[in-house]
Amino acid sequence: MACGAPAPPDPEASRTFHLPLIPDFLYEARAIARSVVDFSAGAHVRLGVTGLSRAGKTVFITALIEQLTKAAAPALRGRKNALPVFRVHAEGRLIGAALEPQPDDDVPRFAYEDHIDALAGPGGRAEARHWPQSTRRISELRLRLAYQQKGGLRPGRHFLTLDIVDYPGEWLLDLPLLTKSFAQWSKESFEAAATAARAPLAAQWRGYVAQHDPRAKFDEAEARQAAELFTAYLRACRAEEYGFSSLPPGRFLMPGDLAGSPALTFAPLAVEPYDMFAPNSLAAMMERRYEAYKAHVVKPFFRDHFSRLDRQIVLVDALAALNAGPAAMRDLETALADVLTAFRAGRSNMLSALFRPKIDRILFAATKADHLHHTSHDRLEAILRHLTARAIKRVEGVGAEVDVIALAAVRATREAKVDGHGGPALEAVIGTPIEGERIGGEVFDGETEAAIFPGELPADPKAVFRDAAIAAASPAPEVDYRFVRFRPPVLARAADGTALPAPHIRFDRALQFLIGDKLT
Ligand SMILES: Nc1nc2c(ncn2[C@@H]2O[C@H](COP(=O)(O)OP(=O)(O)OP(=O)(O)O)[C@@H](O)[C@H]2O)c(=O)[nH]1
Ligand SMILES: [Mg+2]
Repeated sequence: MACGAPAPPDPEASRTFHLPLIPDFLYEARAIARSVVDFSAGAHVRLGVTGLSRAGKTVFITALIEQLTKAAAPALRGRKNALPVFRVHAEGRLIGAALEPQPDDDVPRFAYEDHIDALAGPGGRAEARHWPQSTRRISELRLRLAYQQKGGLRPGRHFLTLDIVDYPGEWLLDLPLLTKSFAQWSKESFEAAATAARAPLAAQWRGYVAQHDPRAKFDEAEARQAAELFTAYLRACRAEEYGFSSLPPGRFLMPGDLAGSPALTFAPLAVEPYDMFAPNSLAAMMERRYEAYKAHVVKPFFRDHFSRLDRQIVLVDALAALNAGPAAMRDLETALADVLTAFRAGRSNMLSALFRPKIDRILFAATKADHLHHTSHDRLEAILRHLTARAIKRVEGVGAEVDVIALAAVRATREAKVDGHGGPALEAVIGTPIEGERIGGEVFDGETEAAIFPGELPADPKAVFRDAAIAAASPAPEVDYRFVRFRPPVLARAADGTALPAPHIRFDRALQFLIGDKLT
């Protein structure tokens, strides 16, 4: 869409957008300076931890810090079997790991102490243990690992500085907007909202838009209402029973510090590319805010944070999507493919002037594998491999190594065989379901342990993408599973009272892939 004339300066807009815009040449200079500092500090890895909301980012990072800082603690020595695949630890070469002040003063610190306090139980009261609060914005933490080199080639201590950056995966979905005009984005948003699954959820927003002429004079209250209805539609899509994930703009669902800001007060309109609008029209103002969102919110994130990452783990709550059904699985697949566009973009197209990702390892991890019996862990991994196949294709050729894993950063269950009532014994998981969780008519009280048969994942990963109607026509293998959320486990303690890191599933494999090669 092109406007009839340049929009006049808007005093409100200039008051609103305080975020700094750094010219590209300055950015280059700053990036070089950072690299020099990093180089002089010894080996350094900047690890991005991302995933859509509730994927398990906070729990993963908390467990990572807990595992590494306690791995070499004197009271816990001899626990070499705790992380058997993480070689530096299994070979007894990890000397220690300690938190250090983070490098960026303008990024919030990852609240590790609060999160571990929640998991262990505030004040050491195990009965009050709970999962950490949901987090809404970027945060980081620095960890310094001391280790011995393999084979004693260079005796003495060596160091690896590990910066861990937690950021919402929703923000990566914004990247495609940088190359889209307001009219293009509007058109795509309307097309998505017209699909059978989404149309009922979008009805109110579309009804409102239909009554408002894009050429009409701009009115702030109307703009706000359109943005609110559009956001409500995006939220409805994300509600658990639908589980849809692929919904830019990411900040509408995950606003971080921008909640309530006019930077987010825009919505798609029924406009066509090359339409002309008066500067004070609704369409011109919406377009202007859309462009401001790109320039002041999306670009700085990619330039100042994303481009500095060396390694990336993308956490995926595949079980929640499985629970929500095939439409949610397909939507998650699209979201992951969109997310991965960001890893390729800076290397191959016009966005390369803005940022150049240097990520050389990407790990996709299906979280919360402890909800399943171990006989299904490989199947969960196979489903994630299938789910990410399209995404992984997108990063082929960019020089990044990609792997897929099913893990539990914190294992809240143990396994047992339960009576099959005449049939073969059932492979169950035992844990304490969160208060209010239910299976059939049974409602759990949050205190009592229960043995739950979660069902087996299908051997053929494609089965979980099939619609019920199609599945009925050509019966697929049994696709029947049932997950409840469990409370975190009660942490065991060493002889001196130190809480041990929580048990995990395949967490050591993830560590080995993400940083093991830097610790040889
Ligand atoms: N059983 C089990 N549950 C987990 C695990 N990791 C996460 N969860 C569950 O998933 C929820 C979300 O985990 P978080 O780590 O807070 O997820 P997040 O990605 O940081 O979520 P936001 O901050 O809301 O984006 C937790 O409250 C737990 O209920 C795990 O390893 N095992
Ligand atoms: Mg979080």
